Amino acid sequence: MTDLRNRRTNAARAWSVAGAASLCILICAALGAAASAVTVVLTPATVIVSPMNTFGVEVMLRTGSQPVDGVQVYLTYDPAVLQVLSATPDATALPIEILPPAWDNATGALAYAAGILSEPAPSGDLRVLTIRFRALSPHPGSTIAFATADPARTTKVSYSGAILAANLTPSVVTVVSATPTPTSTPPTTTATVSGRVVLQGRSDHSGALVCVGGLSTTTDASGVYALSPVPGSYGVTVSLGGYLSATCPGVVARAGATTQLTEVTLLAGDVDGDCQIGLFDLVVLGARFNQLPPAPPPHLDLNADGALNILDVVLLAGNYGRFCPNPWACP
Ligand SMILES: [Ca+2]
Ligand SMILES: [Ca+2]
Repeated sequence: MTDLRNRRTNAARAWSVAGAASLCILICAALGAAASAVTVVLTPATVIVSPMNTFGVEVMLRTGSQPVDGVQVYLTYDPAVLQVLSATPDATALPIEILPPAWDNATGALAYAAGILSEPAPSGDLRVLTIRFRALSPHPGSTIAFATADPARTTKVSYSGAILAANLTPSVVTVVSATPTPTSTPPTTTATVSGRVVLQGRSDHSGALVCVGGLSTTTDASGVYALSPVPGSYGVTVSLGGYLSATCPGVVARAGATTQLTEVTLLAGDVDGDCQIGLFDLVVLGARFNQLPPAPPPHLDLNADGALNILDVVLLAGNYGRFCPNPWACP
């Protein structure tokens, strides 16, 4: 309490000094003619902050080419929402403190005045004061405003005895509730479809093409595949040159789940790719019978042993008359 009283007394004393100082500036200024408009701006214009966090607001003069030699700043703020921690003058442009920074967190008021006695007087964008605030309690929009209650204690800018027309731009502070961020699990956007393909007559089952919902992959050596389409209902197709292709319609891929399809064995012998195993396949294979490595194309070398021989013919003959779709006991 003693500290608070001292602060209030100091603030009141400072404001009194400020009043006298500003009176000097302003009476003198009243004798002069108004010059170009300048802007006194609090920047940033908007602040979003959480309770108990601190932030800085600068008091800036934007004068363009208009020189200035004095400024007095009187601000108000809601002391239930904000508290001033410090106010630091920038003496670069206006080095003489006419009124050192003074504030009162009980009433929510701050004052400061500064000037320069020598020429050239500064112009342009001039920082006057940096104020450090602490946010106290949530508020949708609390304004750090230029005081208007007492005409002797309003914000003014002067040059050579004249008060300059000044636009005053306040700052609005939104103090947001410090609500914890909910730890929500993002919705699953993919599903998984997996299974195994056996290539008849082979021990290496790699290379079969599997297509699901616009995605595709090939099987590994053990014939296993997995794809992750967006959830939905799809037809799954499996194919490889030299084999009948298989289709599993109506496969439901559920978000975050794996749909395991039954194993499918592709039948060998459709070497001309017309979706049936017949005489033409036998003719094509026969035309290159006994061809040795590395010449046999993969779709003719049905058992993938590097040669076209009786073993491939036997495979084909065993499936003679079969056609697409390749049998697949699946949903
Ligand atoms: Ca064929
Ligand atoms: Ca072969």
